[in-house]
Amino acid sequence: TLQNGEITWDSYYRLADIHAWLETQASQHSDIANTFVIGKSTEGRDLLALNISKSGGGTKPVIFLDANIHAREWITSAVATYIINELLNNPDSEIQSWTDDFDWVVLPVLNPDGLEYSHETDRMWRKTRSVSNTSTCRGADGNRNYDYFWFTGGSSSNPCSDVHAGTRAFSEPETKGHSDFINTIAHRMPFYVSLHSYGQWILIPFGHNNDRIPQYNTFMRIGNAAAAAHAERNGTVFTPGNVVDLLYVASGETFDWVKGVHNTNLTYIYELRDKGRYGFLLPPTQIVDTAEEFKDGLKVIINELRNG
Ligand code: ING
Ligand code: ZN
Repeated sequence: TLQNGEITWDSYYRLADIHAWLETQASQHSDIANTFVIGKSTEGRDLLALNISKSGGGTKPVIFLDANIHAREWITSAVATYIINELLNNPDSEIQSWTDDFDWVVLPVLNPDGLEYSHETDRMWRKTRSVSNTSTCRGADGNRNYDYFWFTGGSSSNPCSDVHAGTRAFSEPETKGHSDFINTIAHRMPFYVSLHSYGQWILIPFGHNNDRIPQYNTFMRIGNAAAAAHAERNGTVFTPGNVVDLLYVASGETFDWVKGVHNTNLTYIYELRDKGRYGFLLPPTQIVDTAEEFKDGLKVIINELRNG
C-alpha cells in the first residue's frame, strides 16, 4: 500500500494525493525543486505548481506545462505528474539534459474544484465551480476565459453551458492566478503546452479564427516531427493543425492568450488519448503508455527549441 505522498501511474488520484506527492517531490529534491501557490480556486483550493530549476536563480529558458483545466480530463494531470517524475527521478542523461538546459514549471491541476467535483459528484464535469448571480448553474469553461479575443465565438454567455465564457475575461480566480504568474515568466518562456483530452491532436493557435499565425509553417513542421515520434512506440497517431481547421472555433483559450499576448515562440494544446473509444474515461492502465509516447514527442520538441 502507498504511503501518504506516494502515487503510481496505474491509478487516477484526488487533488490531495497529487498535491501531497508534489510536496514530497519538492522536499526530496529541495536543491532543484520547489512548490509554490499561484492562486486559489473559487472554493479556496491551492493552484499548486512545481518549479524545477537546476540553476536556482531562475534565469534559463522556461518550459511551462499546464493540465486539468477541464475537470474530467483526468489523463492530463496523470501525464503531468509522470513528466515531473521523469525530470526529477530518471537518471537518464538525456532526460537530465532537459533540466540542465531549461527551467520547468508544471501546474498539474489548473482546475482543482472541478477535479474534485468530477470525482465526487459528476464524472463528466468540465468547468470551474464558480457561482453565478443569475443562475443556479455553476462554473465557467476555463479554456474560454482568457483575455485575448475573449467571447468572440465558440463560447456561451449561458451559465448552464459547458462552454460558458465566464462573466468577463479572467472572471475565474483559476485563470486569473495562472495568467498573473505567466506574466512574470513569459519573457523567458520559449515553449508553453496545455494538456487536454481527448482526440490525439496537436493544436496550433489561434482558436478564435483560422488566420495562419506567422510561424504556422514552423509550428506544423515541429508538430509533424513530434507526431512521428509519438507514433513510434505504440502506433498512436497524433495530428497537428490549426484549431479551427481540425475542430471548431473557440475563443479565450489558454494558448490563444499565451500566443496572442506574449507571442511565445512555440505553444500547443495537446489533446491526449484516445480517439473516442473511452474518451474522457480513458482506463488508468493506459496512463504509462500515454505519458511515454507524449515524452517521445517532447524530446523532438526540446531538440527543436535547442536549435532555435
Ligand atoms: N477540447 C478543447 C476545448 O477547449 C480546443 C479543444 C482547444 C478548442 C483549443 C479550441 C482551442 O474545447 C477539449 N477537449 O477540451
Ligand atoms: Zn479540455
